[in-house]
Amino acid sequence: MASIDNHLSTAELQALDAAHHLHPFTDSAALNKKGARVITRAEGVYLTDSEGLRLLDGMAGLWCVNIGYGRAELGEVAQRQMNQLPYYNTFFQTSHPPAITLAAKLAELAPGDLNHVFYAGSGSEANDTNLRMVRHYWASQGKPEKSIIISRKNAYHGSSVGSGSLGGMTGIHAQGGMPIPGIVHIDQPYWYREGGDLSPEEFGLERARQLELEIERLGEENVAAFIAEPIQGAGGVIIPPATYWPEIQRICDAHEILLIVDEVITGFGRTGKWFGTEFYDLKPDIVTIAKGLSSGYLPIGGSLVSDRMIAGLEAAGEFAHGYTFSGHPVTCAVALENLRILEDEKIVERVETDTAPYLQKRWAELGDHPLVGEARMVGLMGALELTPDKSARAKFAADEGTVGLIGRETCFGNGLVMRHVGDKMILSPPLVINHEEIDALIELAVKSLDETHAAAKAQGLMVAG
Ligand code: PXG
Repeated sequence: MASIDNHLSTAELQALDAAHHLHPFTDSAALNKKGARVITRAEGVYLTDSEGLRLLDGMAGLWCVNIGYGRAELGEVAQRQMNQLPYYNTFFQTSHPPAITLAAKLAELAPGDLNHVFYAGSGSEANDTNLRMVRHYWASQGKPEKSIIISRKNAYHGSSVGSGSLGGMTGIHAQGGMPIPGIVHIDQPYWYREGGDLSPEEFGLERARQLELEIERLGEENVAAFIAEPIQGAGGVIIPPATYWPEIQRICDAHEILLIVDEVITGFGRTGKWFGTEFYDLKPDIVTIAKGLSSGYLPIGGSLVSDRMIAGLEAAGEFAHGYTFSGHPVTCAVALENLRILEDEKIVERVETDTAPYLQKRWAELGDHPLVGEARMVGLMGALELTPDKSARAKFAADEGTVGLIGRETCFGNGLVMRHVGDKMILSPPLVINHEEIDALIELAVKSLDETHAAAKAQGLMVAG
């Protein structure tokens, strides 16, 4: 077998990949006919594939490589920790320095009274923890019937049985007997597509008040929590109108509903604040974290939990829950080093005051493109709504995602990773992207939009439906 550096040819790798490797959220038969793109190395904001092609990574891996690729410090810390203590568990009344130090650091960075962390291996696992923890909390308060969790359609909270049920993705719910009982989904605050004639402000209030109506319908005494992403990521970078979050917070407070804010994407600088919770001035009881916590260098997730909840939970004795890799020493050490880099290099502050304003200005220019109905962005996460008719916020007559897929493939062909969600193009670059790289990104995006537009016209797809 060839080594990692001197790897097999692309064709050989693709053949083995097709024969043995099952990809997430992938039609294997379709992929195997074509062969996967094989990424072999990365540096800064650039990826290199097995053919030596450079790609500007406009997705930060999968919304996670916040500090960019190639930071040797993380590898060095991992090596040191592996040599010293590669693994020990945090069950049975044991602990270790990396898990402890990271917990203290997270308590320092997290807003409000989120002073406790329960570790998981991923965002999905963390949301599974949350599902059980909020119910356990209410049971500890003598209210076991307060167990229903309200979420939103088109939310993404993971793809395990629990987290996939919390999410509101119809594609996930259609497979494997989901969602599980006890979870209901209200409408999302997606003004561009669902706002009709309402102003964004009116629409934001209307969608937030659905939460109150749902609580009244179910009975406040039966509802445990509301879970939501500050900005829906996988759903298509859906930025709620300014009226939405204050009203949600008011409703949760008024009805004694716990607020779980899923910051797997928005955490650790994506919005220009350390947490989206600060961006929207929220007071959550639990915050879900993963992805940017380690910049994706190693898998780790967790639940940040408030003092108030911990007081209740501690009175209830053992929480019968935990993962072999809860607080894994190497991942915790690497996450700590990632947080050190984010802090020491003032990366989050730079996003807020410099690179996000700059990218947002350049991104807004794409709104003038004939194929783009809206160009929106908060911090360094954005979307372009592709449309056959800008004035009418029109949908394409063709199946949803037909033009978006052309867009994604065109971007890839031009050396830019931008992913599509239906007919939206999504951007979430590493937080270390600089002005020159932003200019290069916009140039590639314009070229790709022009080519996508031309292809859509040639295929008769510029028709509203
Ligand atoms: N919550 C949110 C808000 C997420 O974005 C998860 C939870 C689950 O995390 P794990 O670590 O279990 O994957 C996520 C993950 C996409 C895409 O296509 C997004 C995610 C995962 C996979 C694909 O945009 N987000």
